[in-house]
Amino acid sequence: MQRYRNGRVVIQQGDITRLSVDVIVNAANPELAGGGGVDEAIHAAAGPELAAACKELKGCEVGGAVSTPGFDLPAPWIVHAVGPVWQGGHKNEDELLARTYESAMREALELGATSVALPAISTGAYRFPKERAAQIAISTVLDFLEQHPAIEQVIFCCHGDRDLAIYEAVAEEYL
Ligand code: AR6
Repeated sequence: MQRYRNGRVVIQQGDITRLSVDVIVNAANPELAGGGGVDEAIHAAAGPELAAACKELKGCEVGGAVSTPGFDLPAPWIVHAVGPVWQGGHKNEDELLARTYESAMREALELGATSVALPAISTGAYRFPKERAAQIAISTVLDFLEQHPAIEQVIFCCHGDRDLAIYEAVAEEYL
C-alpha cells in the first residue's frame, strides 16, 4: 500500500468488494446489466438485490454514474460508472474516461461520502490501455480532490500486480 497527499490518496492491491469505505465504484455497462470483471465480483458480493436495484435505474450513459445501496457489501453505497470502450483512441475515449471518473466522484459527493474506492475503469473488458487510463484516473481524481475537501480519502484499488505497478509508477509522476 502506498499513501500520498498525507494519506488522502491511497494505492493498494486487492478486491474492491472487501473495502469498508462509504462508496465503492463499479465499472458498469450502459445497461447496468452486470457482466464480468469487477462488476461480476460486486454483484456476487452485494447479493441478488443489487440486480433488482440496477434494473430500476434504466441504464446510464457512457461517462456517467448512478448509485445503488451496497446491500451485503461492507460499503453502504455503490456508484456504477460507465467507462468508454477503447476503439483505438480517436473516438474521444480519453475525455470520456475522464468524465466517467468525474461523474463517479460527483455522485459519491452527492451521497455524502467521505471515502471512495475506485477500480481501473475500462481497462479490462473495455481494453483501454492501462497506463494511459491510470494517468487519466489519477489526474482527474486529483483535480476533483483539490476542489472538494469533503472527500477525505480515495483508494485506487488495483486487482493485479501489473495494475499496482502501473498505478504506483503514474502516482510518482502526479502525486
Ligand atoms: N476488485 C478490484 N478490481 C477488479 C476486481 C475486483 N474484485 N475484479 C476485476 N478488477 P472490467 P471494464 C479490475 O473488465 O473494462 C464488465 O463485464 C480488472 O483487473 O471489470 O470497465 C461490465 O459489466 C480491471 O483492471 O471493467 C462491463 O460490461 C478493472 O477491474 C464491462 O465489463 C476493470 O475491468 C466493463 O469493462
